[in-house]
Amino acid sequence: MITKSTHLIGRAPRLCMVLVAAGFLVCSVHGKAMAGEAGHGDHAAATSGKRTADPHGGHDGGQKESMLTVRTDPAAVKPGEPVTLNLMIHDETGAVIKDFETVHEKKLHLIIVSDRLDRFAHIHPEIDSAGNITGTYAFPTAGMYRLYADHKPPGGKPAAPIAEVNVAGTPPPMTALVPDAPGRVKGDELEADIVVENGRAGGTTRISLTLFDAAGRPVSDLQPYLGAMGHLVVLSGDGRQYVHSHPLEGRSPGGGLAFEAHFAHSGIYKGWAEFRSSDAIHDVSFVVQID
Ligand SMILES: [Cu+2]
Repeated sequence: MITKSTHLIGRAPRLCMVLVAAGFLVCSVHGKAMAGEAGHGDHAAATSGKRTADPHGGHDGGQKESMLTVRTDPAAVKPGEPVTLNLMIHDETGAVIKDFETVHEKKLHLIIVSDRLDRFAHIHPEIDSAGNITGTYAFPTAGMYRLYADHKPPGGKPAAPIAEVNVAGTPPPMTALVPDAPGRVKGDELEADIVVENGRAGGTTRISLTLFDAAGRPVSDLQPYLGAMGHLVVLSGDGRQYVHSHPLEGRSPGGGLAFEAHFAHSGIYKGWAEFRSSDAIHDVSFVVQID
């Protein structure tokens, strides 16, 4: 299945840019934890100058955004069968992006989520000198998936252009997204108490997670994972708005992690937080209403 995201251009990517840029504002107040990681000095420089201005102003000029294309091999994608993803990102002028800044230890973070937001994956494809991006993934279920190519061109703005892949067969039944945060949510092998501060569009929302193991004991052995103590991806219920963030500041006094996000629109969002503890990667997902 060859799918291009051209029909999304002008809608989702524009919003992505706003949200991703907002997410990366975290970097500029996070210098200690991110020190030594290539690219973050630029984030700080690029974002600090906008503090007093509308941080989204740069995206309101009707400018085009980057575009992601994907070709799968084999072309027909079946549930559970690994396929090669051949990806390419074109910039706003149509040129292939060949150089990427390293952000969180990788040049490209590929987030793969089913359109009903019930499946989530985060992989790191290979990139050659011609800008060919290659990864392998087995889509677990039938239905439409979105690929979010979270990247930053050198000297450019962070972006996450979207492409779609259709997986053959009948998708699983749709389940409504029901907000479960703030509150206690169950993840894989652990649970999280989630606190949401200022859950409103147009401002700064802080999402804090305190983690507990399966026995209910606080998780005390968080380890750095991809250059931070945790990562958070948030998508709007329709999958068209994307934010990738990381902890605001190390661990909070309560033993949890705080993330900051800027929501441009009200609505229901789903978040996936990823952590490393006891040398294993864990996910916690939650659904939150932004007013
Ligand atoms: Cu990644």
